[in-house]
Amino acid sequence: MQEFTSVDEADVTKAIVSEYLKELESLTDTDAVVVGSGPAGSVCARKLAEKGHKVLIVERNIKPGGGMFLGGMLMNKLVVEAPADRICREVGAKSLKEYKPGLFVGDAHEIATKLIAAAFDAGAHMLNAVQVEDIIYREQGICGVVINWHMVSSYPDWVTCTDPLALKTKVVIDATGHAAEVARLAGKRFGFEVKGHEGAMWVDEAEKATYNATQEIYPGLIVCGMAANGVYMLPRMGPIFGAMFMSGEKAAELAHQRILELGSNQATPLKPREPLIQHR
Ligand code: 48H
Repeated sequence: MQEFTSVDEADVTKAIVSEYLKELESLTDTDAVVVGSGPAGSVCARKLAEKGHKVLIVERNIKPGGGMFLGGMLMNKLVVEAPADRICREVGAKSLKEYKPGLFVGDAHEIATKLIAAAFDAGAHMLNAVQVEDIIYREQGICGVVINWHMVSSYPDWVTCTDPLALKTKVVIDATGHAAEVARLAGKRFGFEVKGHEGAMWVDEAEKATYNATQEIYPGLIVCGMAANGVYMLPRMGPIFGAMFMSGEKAAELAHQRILELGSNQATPLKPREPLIQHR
């Protein structure tokens, strides 16, 4: 048997603590914070990081991936339609095969793990087991998030004053899925209501509409994936991921434009209580 390196327990602790805190400190100011690491968020984070931006994914779950691993009724096959199969191929998905012309199916674990790994390969960072519980805004728009450990939200009432931490950023992408959590938080702050939750299932309509609804709903806040769907109460699509991937890609392009605008001081000033544009 090969000899293991002898390791001191304190060194294991020091390695974790010092590297985590160093990374966290470097993430107090980023170009973009992507909230949620499901199909939309992981594609968005990769595309933004590939453009050279400093990207942080905040994910409340312990593992990234959101609904990507689940297929339909927990049967772990991932279905995607053209043109979004390109996004699976970009990350080297080998299991993807054409089931019918333009409709593809592959192994959910293979595709999900490759999409997530590609985001890290491109340079994205992630804080897991952490949730966004508020936003920060100034006259130029939303410019940060307030975070806390996810487990803090399940503390009993008698545990008081578990204060959060704040991270500054240039643009926030809500990729929190059905609940559209960041859009809701913004709604509370700016006086609009995000009803959330989607309409009845209609795959074709839902896919197109979700892609079209992917937009900057407030200066500095872009919604994508099911969050975009939920904000506008669009029909749902069930277990197909084409619009999630394409929406993540579109959100990255919009976020890139926002970052460039801020760099050139051309950003739209925040208009308090501006209503949400109704999609339909
Ligand atoms: C940090 C948070 C917070 C928070 C949530 O649900 P997701 O997979 O979202 P999408 O939009 O990328 O994909 C949706 C897809 O999985 C799906 O559900 C579809 C296509 N449904 C169609 C239908 O008809 O039902 O991922 C969202 C992620 C999750 O990992 C959450 O844990 C995380 O966001 N999250 N992270 N802070 N406040 N809220």
